[in-house]
Amino acid sequence: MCVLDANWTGSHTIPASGLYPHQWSWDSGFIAIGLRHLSPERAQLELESLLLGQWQDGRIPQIVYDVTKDDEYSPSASFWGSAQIPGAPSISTAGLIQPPNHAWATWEVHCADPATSRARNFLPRMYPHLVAWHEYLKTHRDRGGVGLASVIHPWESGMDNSPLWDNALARIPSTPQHAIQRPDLLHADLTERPSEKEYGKFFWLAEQYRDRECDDLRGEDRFIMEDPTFNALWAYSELSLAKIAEAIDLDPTPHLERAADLTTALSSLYDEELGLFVARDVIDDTLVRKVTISGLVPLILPGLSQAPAVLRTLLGSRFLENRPLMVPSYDVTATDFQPTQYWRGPAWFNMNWLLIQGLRTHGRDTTADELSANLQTLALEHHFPEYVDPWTGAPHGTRNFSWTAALAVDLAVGVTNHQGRIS
Ligand code: 2M8
Repeated sequence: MCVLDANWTGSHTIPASGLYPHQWSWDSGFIAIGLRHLSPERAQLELESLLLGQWQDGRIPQIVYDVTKDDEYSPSASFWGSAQIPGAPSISTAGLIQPPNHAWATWEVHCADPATSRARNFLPRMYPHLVAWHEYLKTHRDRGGVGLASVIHPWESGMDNSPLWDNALARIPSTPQHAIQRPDLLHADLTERPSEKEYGKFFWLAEQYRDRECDDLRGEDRFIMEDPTFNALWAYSELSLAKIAEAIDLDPTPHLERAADLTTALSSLYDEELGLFVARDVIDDTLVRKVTISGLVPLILPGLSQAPAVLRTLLGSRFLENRPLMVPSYDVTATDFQPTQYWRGPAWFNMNWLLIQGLRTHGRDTTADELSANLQTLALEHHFPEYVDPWTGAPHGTRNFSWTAALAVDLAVGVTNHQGRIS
């Protein structure tokens, strides 16, 4: 697969050349899931190299930097100066995090080639790091006290300018201390990227966190949100950790218990009237009653009591009823739905891949098959775009985007080992 080969650096895969020249955390999880079909060993390396950036407190950082490309992306490695921060690794990383899909990816990569995995001692080496990562979420990020992890920056959600963050961001100044560089605009149009004002707020928040040495237990965050996708991935990854534990003769029970606790805790984000999960603003303890794709992703969890209603929402007028080609990132009936603006309407391949897994988990194979076919066609037709207009399929963002290619491969191979089930 040319895209994944071209974006491979020898130790990891960059999301896309130009726009994203470093290693991104949840991108690597999705990339490894596809890469396992092409080269299980490279998929293992992908995850192992990400973990070289793990901090002493267990966090897996949002970005592991390639310092030879420091002026090509902002915020840069020099912005974070992580080497000066106690507990950070010797290589340069961001201080923030991204959604925890890594244990899920680790298990899938192992299953693709158990012999190579065993020969390389892959699972026993990965397990303690993944446990430490999940412990970080529990001990440092349960800001709301209900057992869910909070994100303290929109970048941590992976859905940077989702409408879910608008109200919380309204409280944040858009005037960071340093002038903002926008190398991203050399590779993507401003109309498809977060605005200057949003970037001001993103940088302001990142500076605040960096200036307190990314110490979660010191200082006050001005943005604290519980997000459904982030927590659903954590719960699912606990199920994967249980499988990993079992495979290396350890007790899976704590992971199964935590997955169950997280699934229960997610109920606090469920909005019965809207029929899906929403985000909670932990600072003013309010639910953000907006209908976004993030609120559908808990469908990946088996035994989700709200699944029938969430499936109705997915198939209903706000998402699939009028037959878009892929599931849009935002309610198509919302007055501010924008089919081509980043996380405010376009269809994303990773989110659709997650929903395909969720549909299969809850017995909706026909819809899953249709989405899977459309996802593969659009990926191939348009040179693996970052995202597409859900109605026309027109490509947007960057091209030759790694997770688009990897997840299209995964669906094409059609053997996604979904919690032990070969579909
Ligand atoms: C996008 O986010 C980065 C910041 O992390 C950016 O906009 O510069 C998001 O789509 C995120 O989910 C993704 O991990 C990252 C790299 O592909 O790009």
